[in-house]
Amino acid sequence: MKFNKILNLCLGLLILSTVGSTSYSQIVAWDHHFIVDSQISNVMVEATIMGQTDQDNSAVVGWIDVDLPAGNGPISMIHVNDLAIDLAEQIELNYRWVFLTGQVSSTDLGIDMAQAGSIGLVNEIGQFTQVENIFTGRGSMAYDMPFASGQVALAEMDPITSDFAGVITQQDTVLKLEMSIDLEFPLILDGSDIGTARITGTIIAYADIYWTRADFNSDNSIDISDLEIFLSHWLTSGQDIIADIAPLEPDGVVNLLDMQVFANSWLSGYDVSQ
Ligand SMILES: [Ca+2]
Ligand SMILES: [Ca+2]
Repeated sequence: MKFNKILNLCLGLLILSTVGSTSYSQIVAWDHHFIVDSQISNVMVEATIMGQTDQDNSAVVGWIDVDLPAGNGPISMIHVNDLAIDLAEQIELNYRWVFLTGQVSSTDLGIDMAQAGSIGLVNEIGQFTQVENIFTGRGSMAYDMPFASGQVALAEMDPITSDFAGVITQQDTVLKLEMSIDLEFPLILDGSDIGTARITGTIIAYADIYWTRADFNSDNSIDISDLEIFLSHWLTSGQDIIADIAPLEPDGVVNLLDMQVFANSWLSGYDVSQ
């Protein structure tokens, strides 16, 4: 490697890490892609139709994209910016009005975030609230009622504005996100309000903390050994380069974008002896 190449890189690292250690770290946020743990995440679907209520639950699968500030220390703020949650099972609801019966069954039900709410502040035990989120539904509900039968596509229903509460915690290099959702929407059939449907539940998802991407030698800290590896790949291009750590979907080149992630990861780590 040429001397001026190293000089440029070191200069860049110096600038970025200096900036990163001050107010910059309050602004820079990294996108974390959380995967829902379907073993322990589930929702309850409850629908009240003409005074009768039934409910059914389902495991959920999906992902949640979350911005967290760069840098070490406790997580002080959070922004859940997108999610897609799918019900893994069919929902079956049964109704009886004296001698009349009705059934509702779901196909491919899901929830998407159409618009993320405001940035939430995280307290010392990881709790936060994110308000004014807009959610849309996916999939369809087939109904067979004494008065009508047919199918409703959730995508055609009005979006729902809802707040949610969550808890974000870190164990070593793994982040755990626990989100409670409570979505209620009116059931409207041919312009008539026939009841309400509500989806409640707790979703638990996991992601690696962003700086693990810069831990090239997998020793749980970002230090001079990782810098040496980063330097050896500086300005190279190709597939599967270990130092190609930005953006989240690698772009096949190790440049300033990757350096920014590396610099913000610099000296991050956790003590395995703890
Ligand atoms: Ca390392
Ligand atoms: Ca890159």
